Amino acid sequence: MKSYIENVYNKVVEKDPGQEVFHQAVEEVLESLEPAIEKYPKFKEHAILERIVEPERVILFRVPWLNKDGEVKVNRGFRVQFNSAIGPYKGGLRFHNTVNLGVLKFLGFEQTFKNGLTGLPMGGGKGGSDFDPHGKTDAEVRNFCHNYMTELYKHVGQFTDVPAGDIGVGAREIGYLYGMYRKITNKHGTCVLTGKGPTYGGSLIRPEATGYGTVYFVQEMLKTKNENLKDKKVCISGSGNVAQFAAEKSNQLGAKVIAMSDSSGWVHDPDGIDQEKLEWIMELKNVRRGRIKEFAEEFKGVEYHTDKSPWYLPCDIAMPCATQNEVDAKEAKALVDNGVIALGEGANMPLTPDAIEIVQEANVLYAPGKAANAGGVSVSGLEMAQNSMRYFWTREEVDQKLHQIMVSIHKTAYDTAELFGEKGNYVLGANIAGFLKVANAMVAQGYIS
Ligand code: NDP
Ligand code: 2IT
Repeated sequence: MKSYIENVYNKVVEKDPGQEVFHQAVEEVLESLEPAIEKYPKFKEHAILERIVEPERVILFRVPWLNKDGEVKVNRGFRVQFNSAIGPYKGGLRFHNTVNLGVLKFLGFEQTFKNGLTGLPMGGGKGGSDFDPHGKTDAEVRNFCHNYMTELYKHVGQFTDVPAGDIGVGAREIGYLYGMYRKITNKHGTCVLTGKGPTYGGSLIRPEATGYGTVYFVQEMLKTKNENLKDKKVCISGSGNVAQFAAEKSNQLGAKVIAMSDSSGWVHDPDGIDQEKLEWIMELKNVRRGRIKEFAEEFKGVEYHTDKSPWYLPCDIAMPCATQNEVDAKEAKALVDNGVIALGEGANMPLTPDAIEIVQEANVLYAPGKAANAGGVSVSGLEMAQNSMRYFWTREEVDQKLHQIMVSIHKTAYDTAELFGEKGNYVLGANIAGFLKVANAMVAQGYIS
């Protein structure tokens, strides 16, 4: 069995040797699927592994746009439509200068299993561009988003593919993308994007959903050890959408957030980043689009560091909410040595494979991103449901449904791990549970794709 799985993995690497992060994501999933492939021979007979590692479709296009000096610039646009066995492709758009096909294949692959775990009918997809919104004017971002959509609109739609935000794509970008879609298709109200503003079809709680959901998942893991978040010291990386609301929910549950970061450095606030300070950070990041360094300049007793990382700070709970491979083996070792109890991945694949091994061996409660950060796409699914009904739910209703979904994902991952003899291994539990949902649908539908 091992050699069959290794063969599938080796072919992935041979076909696209430059796509290292995609290989990493595939390896992590395939490794943990071994007991499921052994238990259910039908998956091998139907070549499910060989098919599930290959996107159904990849769309690549050029996006010209005008900069503030009137010069024409060109970036690449992508949409990776990974798997639609259980529903329309669904997943975010990332605008960052590190975006390439390998990165988006890794994210689309992860999204396929994540969406399977949510219990909602959503396939997996991911897209974006190597356009970097940092330092761009509003007009430049608007112009880019509009031109990006003049191609993307041909490939998306409520029954086909429904993008949302990710790094570099927030409420502002979704607004511009949606505006252009509406104009060129002359259609309003169809759910072609999620994360829309609340005045034009967006769901309440969607901005909060990924961060809140990550904390709800951590809360469920802590419960298995009769623990909770009260008075726990929390380190968070990033200060964007996911980080902000992971911090907010941590505060609401009585924890103390002592660190946040951006790509230039990190801040340490021994008194805790309470709601008032967090709102200052939200304004800094979402409106003024400034740097986290300014937080340390504004508030007494806060230190700003550009060396090392927040993971060297003693804490009880760690939530990496920035980007892939941001926690390496040394940092994981520091977290373990300093007594971390739980680690919930708000970001997608933030731990390197060595780092995962270290936290798992130390019996840290460790939640992989495809389970812990599934709250974002879950509320996207709820946004689609509300749009279809031409209706909306209150904040309380959506938050309650989000909470239920996170409790259910935790239970599914926990129970599946136990069923396969690996109690407490959320990586194995989440990978197998997400896989079974999608793989069974692929078998049922025949080898059409
Ligand atoms: P944002 O763009 O809102 O924030 C990203 C944050 O991470 C910023 O603080 C950014 O710093 C930092 N960051 C980004 N890239 C790097 C890097 N290479 N090195 C160090 N810091 C970096 O994105 P989100 O909060 O939406 O996304 C964060 C993570 O969560 C991503 O992994 C994303 O895939 C994942 N995710 C997001 C979901 C969502 O609903 N938005 C859902 C599920 C997962 P700076 O400002 O300096 O760039
Ligand atoms: O990684 C993710 O799950 C997201 N960026 C959110 C996807 C979505 O469709 O809401």
